[in-house]
Amino acid sequence: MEAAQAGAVERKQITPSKEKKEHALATRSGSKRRQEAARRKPGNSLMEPAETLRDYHRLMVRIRVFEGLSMRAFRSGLAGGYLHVYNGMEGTAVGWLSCVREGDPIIAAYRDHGYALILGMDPVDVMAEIMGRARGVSRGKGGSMHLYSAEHSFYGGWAIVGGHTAMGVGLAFATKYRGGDEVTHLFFGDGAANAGVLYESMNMASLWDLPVVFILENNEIAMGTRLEYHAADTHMHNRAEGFNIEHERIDGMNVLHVRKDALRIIDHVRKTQRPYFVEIMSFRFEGHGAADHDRSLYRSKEEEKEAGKRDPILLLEQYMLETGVMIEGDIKVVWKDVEQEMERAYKEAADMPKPEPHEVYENVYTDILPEEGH
Ligand SMILES: Cc1ncc(C[n+]2csc(CCOP(=O)(O)OP(=O)(O)O)c2C)c(N)n1
Ligand SMILES: [Mg+2]
Repeated sequence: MEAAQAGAVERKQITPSKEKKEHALATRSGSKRRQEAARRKPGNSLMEPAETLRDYHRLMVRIRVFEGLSMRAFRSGLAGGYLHVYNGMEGTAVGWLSCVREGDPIIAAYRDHGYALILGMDPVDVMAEIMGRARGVSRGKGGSMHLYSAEHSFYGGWAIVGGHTAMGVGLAFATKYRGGDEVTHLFFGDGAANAGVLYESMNMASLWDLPVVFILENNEIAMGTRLEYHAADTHMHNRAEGFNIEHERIDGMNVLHVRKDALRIIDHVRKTQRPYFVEIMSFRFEGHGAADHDRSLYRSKEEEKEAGKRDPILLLEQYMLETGVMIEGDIKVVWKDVEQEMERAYKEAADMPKPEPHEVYENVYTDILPEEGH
């Protein structure tokens, strides 16, 4: 696919040589020498400490495992409404959010479980929300698509495609109005990038010099419509040109690349107090939502297999093996640990009570009394 090729930003794939793999297996986990070697590796242009690489890995694994369980919740009838998983896109959120500063507002669309976990929201509370439990992050009234935590500067979780882009610009306006230096991180998809509201939002952001990064997560598909069928110019970041907003396309499958680009872009926005538009290329491994059972309607098995080679978790694992940051056994332990952690969260959430019926009228912006009807 032409768009996919365009999306594969010219960067070297990380494929460890046999020799390096053997070296990785021969070294012990946690040694100072090994960590230093990892820092000096040319691919690790950020010189990330080994501990940090392990943290990114665990975070991505936590999302992947959590998503498997959220699908289970939906399919076994424990989660109502609808549900969309983030598999394949973990490199984007982990790489980007590792660079945000505490207090920076973050807002996203409905494929939102990953951001919540990265920002430190308790997986039990997130799963409880997905299952409509009273202890859920939105008190069980939002569900999968409406996670929210002002405490973590996470302003949702929104289901109307494109609609929240205006709210993201509103968050950046609030920062400017109050005289702060926070940067708003506004995530949306390639489908949302066709909504008119985004263009009104970009115009205002540029006109008023608002510190917001428009983060287009281009997974090259909107439900079942492929990028080349819905975008006149598949390099969607070019659209920011008309609003006098700086823009670029980056690779979203390698968490370290995302982080490197994010650090540079966020720093630039904080300094210039001007908006920026970044298009991050990724791939959605699963269907659109939990009820999408036939991906063959819009893409082939071969295409999925190819994309699997760029799996952000796999790429980081290969890199860590190559540099000796982890050995195979360490990786297995992480997956096992995380699986146990998330299974516990799932069970805990499933055992929780649902909200009381009268709570349905709380936090609703209307003065209509339900008992009087309308
Ligand atoms: C205004 C509006 N129109 C249509 C829909 C139905 N809808 C839900 S998701 C979606 C596709 C969005 O795709 P994209 O922005 O690429 O996000 P992704 O699912 O890839 O994360 C559509 C059309 C909606 N929720 N809101
Ligand atoms: Mg999309």
